[in-house]
Amino acid sequence: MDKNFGDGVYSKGEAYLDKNKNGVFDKGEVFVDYALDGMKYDKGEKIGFGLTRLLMH
Ligand SMILES: [Ca+2]
Ligand SMILES: [Ca+2]
Repeated sequence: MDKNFGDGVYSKGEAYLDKNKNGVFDKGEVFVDYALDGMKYDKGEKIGFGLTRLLMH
């Protein structure tokens, strides 16, 4: 298992393409498998969100 390519399965928080538009990830839908050693992405994502909202005000 290569740490640079995530765990090979969809994990909560990973970006995905909601093909059938049901709001959740389904098997077969395309997703971005974040690297396992990049667990900080959660933090960064929230910070990014905050910054985006801040900029919109
Ligand atoms: Ca994953
Ligand atoms: Ca879906």
